[in-house]
Amino acid sequence: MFKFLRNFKEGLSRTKDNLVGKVKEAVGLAAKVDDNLLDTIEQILIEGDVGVAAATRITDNLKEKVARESIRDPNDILAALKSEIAAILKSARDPAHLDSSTSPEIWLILGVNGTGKTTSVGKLAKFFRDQGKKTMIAACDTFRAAAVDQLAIWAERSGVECIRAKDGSDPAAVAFDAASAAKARGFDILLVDTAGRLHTKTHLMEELKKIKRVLAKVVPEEAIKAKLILDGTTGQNALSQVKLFADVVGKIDGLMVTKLDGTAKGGVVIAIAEEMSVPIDFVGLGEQIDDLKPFDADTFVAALFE
Ligand SMILES: Nc1nc2c(ncn2[C@@H]2O[C@H](COP(=O)(O)OP(=O)(O)OP(=O)(O)O)[C@@H](O)[C@H]2O)c(=O)[nH]1
Ligand SMILES: [Mg+2]
Repeated sequence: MFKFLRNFKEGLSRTKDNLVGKVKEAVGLAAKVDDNLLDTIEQILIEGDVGVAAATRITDNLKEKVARESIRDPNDILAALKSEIAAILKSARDPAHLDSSTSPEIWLILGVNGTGKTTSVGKLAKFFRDQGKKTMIAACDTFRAAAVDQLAIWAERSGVECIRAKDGSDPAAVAFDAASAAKARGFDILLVDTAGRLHTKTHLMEELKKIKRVLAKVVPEEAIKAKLILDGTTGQNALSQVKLFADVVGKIDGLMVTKLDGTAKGGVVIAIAEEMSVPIDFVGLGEQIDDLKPFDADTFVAALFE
């Protein structure tokens, strides 16, 4: 457990400096708790990619609390801020839970180009295998040359089976084959890697719909989970992608925010939790195979504040 927190701490260190570090500085300089200090904190949150909605709500709640509990010591603001952020991030569900009644569960991994889909599939494969789940991956990015090989390397590293087709073949056909094999052979989870795509590329978006349709011929629709991979370094830009992809596949069931280790913009996780009704399942905290971690609100907040 301690190691889990350490991973979050290391991965989030730049975000910590950018958010909590700056708030601490402001608190240290403040002679008293007043609107001035709280407005400064709001500004820091907005600049730290927490988003206007969450930043406003947090500071409004802080102002209320200051008045209600007559908070005078600027240092007490930090604890209050921590619990406000924790309240936004709070999620009671287990992001790694698989519904065994609909085995195999199929995770359709989506996202714009370069967000970390293939890497995350590789890491998830290892994660689920470590959990004792029969795990298979399908290389359905037949669009980009070398994408299938990239995934095959991850499959080898994770020690899981990878269903692949030749470059240029139909991704929906690969998805169908993989789903059929996973079902016939009693797998728990099938992770489907897809090509990166922008919402403006209509034919690629149609292709996604087709993959989903084809999968639904093999397993019940509830067993297909659309998981959107967001690049944490893009900050607020990541948010609009949730709606764009939901419009295509009907519903996004979970999010993964990658590359938080390389960025000071990790406040975007708070913005997502505030503004999106989609849960964050995993976060990417580095490039190694064990660096994709189930999202845990308490650990995330502890890493930022402790
Ligand atoms: N530091 C860091 N790098 C990451 C993380 N996740 C992915 N990356 C890197 O991001 C780059 C792109 O990752 P890919 O997995 O190939 O991204 P993709 O979404 O599959 O890309 P396309 O298939 O081209 O759309 C690679 O260099 C990864 O190592 C992370 O959590 N932290
Ligand atoms: Mg890829």
